[in-house]
Amino acid sequence: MTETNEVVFEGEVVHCIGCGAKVQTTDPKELGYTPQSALDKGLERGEVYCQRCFRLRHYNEITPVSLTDDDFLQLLSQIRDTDSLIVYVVDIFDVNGSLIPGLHRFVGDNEVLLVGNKVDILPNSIKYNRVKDWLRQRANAAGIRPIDVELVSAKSNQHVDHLLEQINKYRQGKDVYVVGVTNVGKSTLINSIIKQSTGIAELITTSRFPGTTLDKIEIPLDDGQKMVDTPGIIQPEQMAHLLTGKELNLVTPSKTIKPKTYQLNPEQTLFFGGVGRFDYVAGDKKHGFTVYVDNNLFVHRTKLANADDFYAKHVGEMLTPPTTDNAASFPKLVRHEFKINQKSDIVLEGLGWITVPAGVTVAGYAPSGVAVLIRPAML
Ligand SMILES: Nc1nc2c(ncn2[C@@H]2O[C@H](COP(=O)(O)OP(=O)(O)OP(=O)(O)O)[C@@H](O)[C@H]2O)c(=O)[nH]1
Ligand SMILES: [Mg+2]
Repeated sequence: MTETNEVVFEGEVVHCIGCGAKVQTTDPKELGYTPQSALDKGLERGEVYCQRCFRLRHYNEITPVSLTDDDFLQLLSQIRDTDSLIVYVVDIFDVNGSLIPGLHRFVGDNEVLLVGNKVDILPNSIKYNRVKDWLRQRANAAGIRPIDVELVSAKSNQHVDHLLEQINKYRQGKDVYVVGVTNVGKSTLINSIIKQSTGIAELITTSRFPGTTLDKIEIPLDDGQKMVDTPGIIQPEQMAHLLTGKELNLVTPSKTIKPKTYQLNPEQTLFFGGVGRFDYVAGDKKHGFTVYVDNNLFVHRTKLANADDFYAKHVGEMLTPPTTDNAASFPKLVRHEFKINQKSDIVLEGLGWITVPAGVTVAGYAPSGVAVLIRPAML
């Protein structure tokens, strides 16, 4: 977009308060498009939302626009040059998918406070300190050295007040940048903070679609400093990109997960709809395998020997998502085998995980391109 398209009001370039994009009234296909009448009304109210945000907020409809990698890197490199506290948000349900390799390169010498969001999804029985330690270890293994770790639920407002205290303690009068990959809940978290301090609800646009926030959004803090929301890095290999909005709803937990333990004999298979699969390949005896996926995702147990045929026959029908329409073009499930020597989680990224005991051989499957990995058990 050319600079001449910018809208200037009272000496300042106007940005959409929902997604951060610079507002323009000329090109409906570009970021920040706002019909003139909506712009006029918005300026009167002191809050302009672009057309894309309007549709997302009122109809849950996404208008595809995207940032280029260049825009993105430019934004991040600005953070390196600031003197600020970095609040790095990860999705506790998809920790691996939330890790940003080389985070410290992007944020320079600034201190990083690590926040595991969406704890409302984890079973109520979790021990906070154990999960915090576990999260810190996962971060350290990825070369990230946070000054502290917090667990919150931005959506259901759990521990957000404590996080705010910690932010104020660590920022020491500096600005705060909230960073993280797309969809981890950065904007939801900032909304929750805004709601606590001003009573204004859902100021920033949030959605289940990746790539909601498009530019920096600066929120003033009491002491004249600011808290800045940023667009999340989009990882092309996320499960979210293979599924339609409806299908995504069927695999993304929005409520507390009820873990289910399956007593499996060797050579038994579990299907997770048609998007994931787990085989108990070999072991000495029957064992319990605990599954952490969306409560509504259909889990089907079958014999390993028949599993390939079963999948070919039922994908898109009984094994859904993918839906019938999407099944033909859905990527093949790829197999990853693991020999387990300590209690571990087999993670099907974006879908959940299966906790497996030591001493067995198992295999996890996810659509081609989506990661399957092993980690020390979280719970
Ligand atoms: N269960 C649960 N869902 C959450 C929580 N926080 C955010 N979400 C959901 O996660 C999705 C993404 O939230 P956003 O706040 O838009 O994520 P973001 O990190 O700002 O994403 P980008 O702007 O694309 O970088 C939405 O569907 C939110 O409702 C939480 O604490 N618990
Ligand atoms: Mg956002």
